[in-house]
Amino acid sequence: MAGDADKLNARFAAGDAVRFTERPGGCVANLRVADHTAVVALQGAQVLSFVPGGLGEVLWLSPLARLGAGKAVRGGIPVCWPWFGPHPHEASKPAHGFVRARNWSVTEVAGDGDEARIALAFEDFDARLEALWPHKAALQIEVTLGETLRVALTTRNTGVAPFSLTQALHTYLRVGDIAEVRVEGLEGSPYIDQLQAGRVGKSSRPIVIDGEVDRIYQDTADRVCVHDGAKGRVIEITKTGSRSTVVWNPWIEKSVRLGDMGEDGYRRMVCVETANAGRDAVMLEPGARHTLSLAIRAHRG
Ligand code: TA6
Repeated sequence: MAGDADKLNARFAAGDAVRFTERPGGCVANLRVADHTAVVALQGAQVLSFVPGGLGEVLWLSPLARLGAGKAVRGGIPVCWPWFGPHPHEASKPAHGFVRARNWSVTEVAGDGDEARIALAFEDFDARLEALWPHKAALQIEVTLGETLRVALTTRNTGVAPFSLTQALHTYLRVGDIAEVRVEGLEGSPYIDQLQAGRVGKSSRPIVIDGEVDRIYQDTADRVCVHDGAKGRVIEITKTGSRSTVVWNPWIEKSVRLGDMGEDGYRRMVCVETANAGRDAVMLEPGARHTLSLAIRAHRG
């Protein structure tokens, strides 16, 4: 709401490391350390931008993206929780869960010469959500900016019954031209092909994208490298607490159906998502916690 930024700046005075500003539709945290910057929206605790010094914007954000409670923002790093993709039993429930379309609360801000950090909690578990998801949990996101961007999503089961969780940090990477992209690190991992009714595939070669791709790689290693040939850089994603990696590009027809990818947006992005999906669901016992985390860094190459 209007004035949130002023109140947050007064409450969490972290100098230039973290400054809150208003954007149309919502409040964002601007993180800065040395010549690295990042932007985190309070809506969905969603990272919208990560610019490591001298390497350009690493995340893709639709030119049509607008903040506004109730609607997911296309791009950055959406938080998909407590389910990934369509709801497993009820198609009427929102795809990728419900926390990405709601505001989170800032709980901590910190900054020193090397890193800037913000922590947010999702506390909006009200009666309406009970109907969507009949469990109790505490949810926290920590975003840490340095030369590397780190994002950690921690779920704690605060109820009295276990629950199963699928989730993702649904990272949209920005690339110069999809035709010059190669994704390495998933060779040999089996994948569920979402475009072939869940048929399982496998490849011994790096991924190149020349059409719609929507694959859930399972039992994946913890490091993927995206070669962004057009920009002469490599974007490396490492992860913890995640057994699935999703690779997605909507290509032309799906981009038209989605309606918010912008002009030839599909050529400028590829999603490499840090996830637990399909058979990699996490069962969380009462009192237990689970952290899903990623680290993104870019270098010339
Ligand atoms: O992660 C890939 C995917 O599940 C695709 O199937 C596509 O639906 C994409 O997520 C985007 O989903 P959204 O609900 O954000 O439009």
